[in-house]
Amino acid sequence: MTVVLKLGGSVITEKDRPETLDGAALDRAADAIAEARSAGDVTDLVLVHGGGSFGHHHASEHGVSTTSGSHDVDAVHAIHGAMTTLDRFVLDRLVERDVPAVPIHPLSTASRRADGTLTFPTGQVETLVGEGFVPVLHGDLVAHETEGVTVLSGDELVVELARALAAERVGLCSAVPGVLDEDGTVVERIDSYDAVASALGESDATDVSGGMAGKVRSLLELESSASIVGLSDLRAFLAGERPGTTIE
Ligand code: IP8
Repeated sequence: MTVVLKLGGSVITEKDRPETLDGAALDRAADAIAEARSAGDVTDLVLVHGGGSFGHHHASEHGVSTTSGSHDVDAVHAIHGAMTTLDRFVLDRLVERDVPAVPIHPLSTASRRADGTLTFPTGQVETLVGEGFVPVLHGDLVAHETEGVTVLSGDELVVELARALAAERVGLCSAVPGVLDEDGTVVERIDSYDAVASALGESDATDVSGGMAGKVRSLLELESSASIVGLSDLRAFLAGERPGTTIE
């Protein structure tokens, strides 16, 4: 069974302080992943992580978003470089725990057409999984026709990977314990956007990076069942339970 799991940037970094890791949170996430693998709860696992105070800080300094790009080579190195720095932390914490984590940097393989269509080859991910590795991808920049480079969010990667690998389960580990209703209570199950639209608030179609509304919209389009969970429920999610919010 293939599981695609994203560790949110707001979970593993301190979002308000530039390039600051939340080492304790990353350790907890890495522990949950390592335990689930050694218990045999997950065999085929693909990980994605977000940008948090690494990618987003530099992207906003350089005015780069998912739709507004840059041709400035310094911007490319600052944003992509910050993401590879964060990725190194993630890989190290996993490998320390005997998780065979292997990096895949989306900037090297992805491209976006002028109309926004994303092309992301996944053959290398599938082969690595088949060979027993845990591929680790991350939100990154993407070569974008007419824009130079734009931000490719980890959420978009999760959707692409879940489809291409026909993942049975998708998890987003977030800074909140699930999708919250107006009273702050976790919504257990979402099967239509309209049912939760008022709780999620307005969000436009470009809300693919960070917003809960954008996440729910794109997860509803997947064949696989998806869960939005907090860090304390990550181990339970990996054990096959359905904590947090299930979207299907
Ligand atoms: O945190 C964004 O990834 P996300 C990556 O998954 C960059 O939206 C480069 C800001």
